[in-house]
Amino acid sequence: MKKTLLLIFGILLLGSSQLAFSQQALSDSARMAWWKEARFGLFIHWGIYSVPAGTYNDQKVAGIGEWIMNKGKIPMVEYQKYAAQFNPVKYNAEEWVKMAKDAGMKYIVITSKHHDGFAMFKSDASNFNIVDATPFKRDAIKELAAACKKYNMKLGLYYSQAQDWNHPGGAANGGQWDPLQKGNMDDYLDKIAVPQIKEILTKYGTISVLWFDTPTDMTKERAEKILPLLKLQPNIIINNRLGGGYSGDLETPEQFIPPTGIPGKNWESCMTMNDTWGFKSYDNNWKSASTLVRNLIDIASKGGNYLLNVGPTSEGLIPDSSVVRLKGIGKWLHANGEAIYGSSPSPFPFLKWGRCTRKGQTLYLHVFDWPTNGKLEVPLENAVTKAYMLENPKQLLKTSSENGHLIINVPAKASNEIATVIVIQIKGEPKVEPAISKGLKGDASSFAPGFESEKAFDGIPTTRWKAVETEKSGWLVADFGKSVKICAASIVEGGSTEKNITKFQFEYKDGNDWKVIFAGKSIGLGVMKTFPTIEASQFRINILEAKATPFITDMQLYQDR
Ligand code: FHN
Repeated sequence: MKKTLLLIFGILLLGSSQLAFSQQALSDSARMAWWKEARFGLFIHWGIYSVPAGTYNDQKVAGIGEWIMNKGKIPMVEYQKYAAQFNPVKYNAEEWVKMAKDAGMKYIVITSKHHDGFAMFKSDASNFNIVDATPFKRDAIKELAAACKKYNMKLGLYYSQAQDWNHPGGAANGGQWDPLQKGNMDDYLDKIAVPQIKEILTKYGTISVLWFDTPTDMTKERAEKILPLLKLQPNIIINNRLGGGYSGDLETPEQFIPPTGIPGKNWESCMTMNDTWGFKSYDNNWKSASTLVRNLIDIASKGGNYLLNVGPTSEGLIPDSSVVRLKGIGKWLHANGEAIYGSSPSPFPFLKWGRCTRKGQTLYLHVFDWPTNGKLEVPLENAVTKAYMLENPKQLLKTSSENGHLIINVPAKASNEIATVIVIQIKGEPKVEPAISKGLKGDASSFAPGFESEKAFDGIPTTRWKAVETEKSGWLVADFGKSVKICAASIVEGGSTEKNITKFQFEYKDGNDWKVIFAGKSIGLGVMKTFPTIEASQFRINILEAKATPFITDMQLYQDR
């Protein structure tokens, strides 16, 4: 009774436009519960950049489609003309939501305003919006919100809070190129970003996620202009890109999957299907549906979510190539979704033939490389009470144990070429083989006190190896003291902002020589590589260049047995 009275009082006090205040704030874990269960969402990058679609003045502009104004150094008045050509009459929000649902996606995050400053909603803060500046005159966000509500789909809004190339004072990565862009960033925040974020958080019902991006020049004080607005949606989830030192609820690796996940954090890998987020008419570098499904499995096996992007056209259509791929993913998930939604990460550090997800004592083995000898070897000691293929649960599979490993007798052919899921029910907690390098002492070119080489092999995410302060290069070696067969390695530098190493090689020792297995220019949240099996006793990361003293949080090597 008391609660009801308070609620009525709250509604009267705040007025109906701020009804969101009346939502009851959940605990952090309850607030994140739907998101953790979801595992798979749709990212939509849609704006007036879909009009030029990658071409300006008959020239193809290099880079991602939604950056055409910045990369092509298009003057503000020129770019703003695209609004008059934006008339996406084929836009059908309900069809988009149904398509996402059929693909097995549980939430949608759409660009309400990208860096070009164009609002895809009716805004009183700026006329540069879809209702006031285009012949279309419809509020795309309003329509999507209604469709999401109708089909019970969670809605998230992307909002570029710092970069804005069409409102004076907005930040511009790489520097401004038009005198009209000059202005005061605090004024921009007060007059554009803050009022617009208030609009999107009050006009469209429940907003489940607010997805900030590129926190260029966002100080703590600037972030604190935005933070109080989050109370308008008390159960909203925000990502880690607001800036000003605020970490938000989610880590957001972009265009990659961290090899060992991000232990202790909620994380979401956002990725494109081709090479652009916003539509580019000539980008045909599409990943296959099989790759996309395997990415989803890989991410789920490491405890993350997959936010997969589409870039609709200026007509309001999601490109056919994306639709076909979404259908393919949906088909796989329709049969195997049990192994993805609500699953927890794999207990195995590495599986040569695929990935694993888990629900308590049920393990889902996602087999990418089907065994040619009819036996799937799983480095697991536990007794198994039941084994079957998820797509054929009635046919039980025989299991046995060999040298402490589980052997599952499987049919000659995989039932699903993308990934066949074998379900096993085990007794007790999974007893799995650790990475062969786990617990090694290792050796290094040098180390700072408290940052010895063994700290990189202990599997503890809070300890690390670090060279002595004066170094900008160095090496860290896994010395097994005997020959071992290695077919994969994972290396983690640190958090998403810790990209210190700029040139490295992963090597093995052959006689007196070090030979390169793979090389790269950045590690950050991690790299994971599989390679043809190499037999040697010493493997190392050779850091050739770094911005500051090199460090490695975790390096593990995986055996081919
Ligand atoms: O600059 C943007 C880019 O256009 C795109 O929106 C991606 C999606 O994560 N975020 C930024 C780059 O990190």
